[in-house]
Amino acid sequence: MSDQVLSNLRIATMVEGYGLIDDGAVALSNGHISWVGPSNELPAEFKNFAKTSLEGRLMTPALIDCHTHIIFGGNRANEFEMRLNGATYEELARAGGGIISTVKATREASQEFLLESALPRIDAMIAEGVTVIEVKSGYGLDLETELRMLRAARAIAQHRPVRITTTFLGAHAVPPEYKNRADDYIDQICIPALRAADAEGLVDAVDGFCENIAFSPAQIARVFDVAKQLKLPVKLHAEQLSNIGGAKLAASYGALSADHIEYLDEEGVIALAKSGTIAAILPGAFYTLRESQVPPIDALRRHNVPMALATDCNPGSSPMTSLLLAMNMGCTLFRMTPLEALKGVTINAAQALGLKNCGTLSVGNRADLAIWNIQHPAELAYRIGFNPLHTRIFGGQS
Ligand code: DI6
Ligand code: FE
Repeated sequence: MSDQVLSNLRIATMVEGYGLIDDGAVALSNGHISWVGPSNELPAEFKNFAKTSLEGRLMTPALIDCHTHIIFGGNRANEFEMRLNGATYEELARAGGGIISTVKATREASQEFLLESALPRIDAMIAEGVTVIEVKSGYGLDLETELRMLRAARAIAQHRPVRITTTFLGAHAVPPEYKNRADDYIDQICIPALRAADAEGLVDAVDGFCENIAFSPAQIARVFDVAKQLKLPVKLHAEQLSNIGGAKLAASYGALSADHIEYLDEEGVIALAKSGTIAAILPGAFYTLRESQVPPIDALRRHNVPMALATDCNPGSSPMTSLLLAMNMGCTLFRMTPLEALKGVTINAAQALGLKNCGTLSVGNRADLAIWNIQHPAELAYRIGFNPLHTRIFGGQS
């Protein structure tokens, strides 16, 4: 659809808090927002646009899921069952289960299978008004499979109306063939795969898993040095299960985001504040792993570190495709406010991906919009298992 005006809306622009406009309208042209404001101030130049009344519904920016591992082979329902029979996540990981079992299944999967099996998960996100999804590699851990995952991720946008950003996560786990040789894995596989993926235009950002069961800060730093050479932004899984200084390392590289951060201390929070790094909060993994350590939300607030919220959609620690549920969990489990939750999946999620033209309803931004059958934006985080989406608009198209 081309030029149009949507009116009779309650609009949460997400510019300064909710940025609520009670009787609002937006004008869209060429897939972008050309005007937004109170209906009675609509400029004359938009009055001949096709006009649709939304009958008092709420409009927000479309949602952004800034952290997923949505491409993978197999699933881990069996490990879910084992955990419920007493095994811990770390024990499963050390016994070749966990991430490594998904690596085996992913290596066996074709690019077509990886794409096709991800599409139902993508569709679940789209049905909740999501228009941007970050997708990580990291279940290949060899050059060919890492590239195949990223190609499958890129292909999603040819099959669905959604914008995909790709993140190279070669430093996710040490594969069995490099057991106890993490440094060799970084030099011989991870870094060459990063260079190859970048040469193919498959990488928008570089990530790592900085944890005792994965990679040390020094090992991650070697990957980040290559990212820097390639002019790629970085982000990091940090302080999820323990505090080994991942967030501080990420901050020293000017990372876009530090993700999970349940075990982050105040010093780490200050480091994020100084570097302008977003704190990406992932309550789905906390919930699934029945963690008890909550991320330092108060300290993040005190030091003005913007918080993003994401599903962390993956087959092990967060088999979740609902960003609305992530919002609810962020509020109920971590005491985030409904406003913080909505900022976390709009304006701050855009920043966690380094995207400048989405996440708020502002003139010049992409016309990525969600229209909801609700009255107030707090209802998005308040409900559990209820999807009030009325219409999703992607680049001006519904
Ligand atoms: N942290 C996580 O929560 C996911 N990856 C990571 O580094 C878990 C991935 C998995 O268990 O498959
Ligand atoms: Fe993750």
